[in-house]
Amino acid sequence: MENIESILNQALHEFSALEDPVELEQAKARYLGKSGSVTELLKGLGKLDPGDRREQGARINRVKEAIESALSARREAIQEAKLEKQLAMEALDVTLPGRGSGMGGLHPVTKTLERVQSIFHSIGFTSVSGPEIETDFYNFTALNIPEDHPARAMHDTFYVDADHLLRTHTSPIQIHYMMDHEPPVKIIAPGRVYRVDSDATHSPMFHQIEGLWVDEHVSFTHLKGVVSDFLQRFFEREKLKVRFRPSFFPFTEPSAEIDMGCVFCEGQGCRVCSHTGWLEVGGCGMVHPNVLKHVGFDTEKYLGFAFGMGLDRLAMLRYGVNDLRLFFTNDLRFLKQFE
Ligand code: 2U9
Repeated sequence: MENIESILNQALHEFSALEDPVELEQAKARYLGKSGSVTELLKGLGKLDPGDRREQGARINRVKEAIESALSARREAIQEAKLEKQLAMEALDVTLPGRGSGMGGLHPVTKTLERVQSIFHSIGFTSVSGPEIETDFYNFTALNIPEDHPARAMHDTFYVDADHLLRTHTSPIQIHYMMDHEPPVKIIAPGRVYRVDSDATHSPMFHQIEGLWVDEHVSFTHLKGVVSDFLQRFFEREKLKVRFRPSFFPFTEPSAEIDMGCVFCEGQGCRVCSHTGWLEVGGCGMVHPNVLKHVGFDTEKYLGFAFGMGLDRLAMLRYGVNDLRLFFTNDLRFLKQFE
């Protein structure tokens, strides 16, 4: 019984050194558990003289209460220390400067479109746009593409339903425009077009720009001049060679493919131009009279020329990009180079 106060001192000393809640509960058991030292003392009370029993019992209970309150104070302290540590670890310095959101940039195809438009606007062409979902009439019939023409086959065209399709070229924009306006017509029609096709040089969605000039005395010579001047200015080469190779399109007659001297090897022959010295950049021709008739223009009075180029192809040639898919996968490592 004499050591009861020293048990309390020992317990207080022991508890204050513990940091771990499990170890604290184990220490508690050594004092207050089934065979803990305080419990043993309480069990021994029965052996004492009835005179001493009351006083000793009160002493032991005071010690027991002191141990219990020391335990709960320590539990709280350990819990609080744990919380403090966690808060310190998760601390945020809200006074640090931000990382910044970074500036976006224009897509290379958008930059190319802006460059192409500014050249054509400078020589009097106006930009026109139109719907990407079209009817058979605007995409094919009005452009003199007959019912059985291979371009109409499911193979090339994305059909939305029996009467609607995703435009396969930007030409329907110009059909709409001519139906709403009288000549002279001097427009460029840029936009997205869709075809069932996908590899390094073909994407199911790509961008075209077409030009159309309809007036009383428009000739193939004007067409050659406008296209050659455009290419020389776009590629910033005064002496750029341009040639017109006979071809066929249902909507133009006569028709030609447009080739320009290879800008990578200056016509010497390289991998990009398949060692020909020439790069194909588009097609053109005099608007077929049937197309002018479909929009109600007087074919005795008016003539027109039209041309078409792939905007993505122009962007690839200007920036030296060899895979069309890079333009459409939104990889920031690629796009950041054009900021
Ligand atoms: C109207 C009448 C005629 C536009 C033309 C081409 C030839 C042509 C291709 C170039 C590369 C498409 O993107 S591409 O694959 N285009 O070869 N386009 S003549 O002729 C028209 C347009 C509108 C009313």
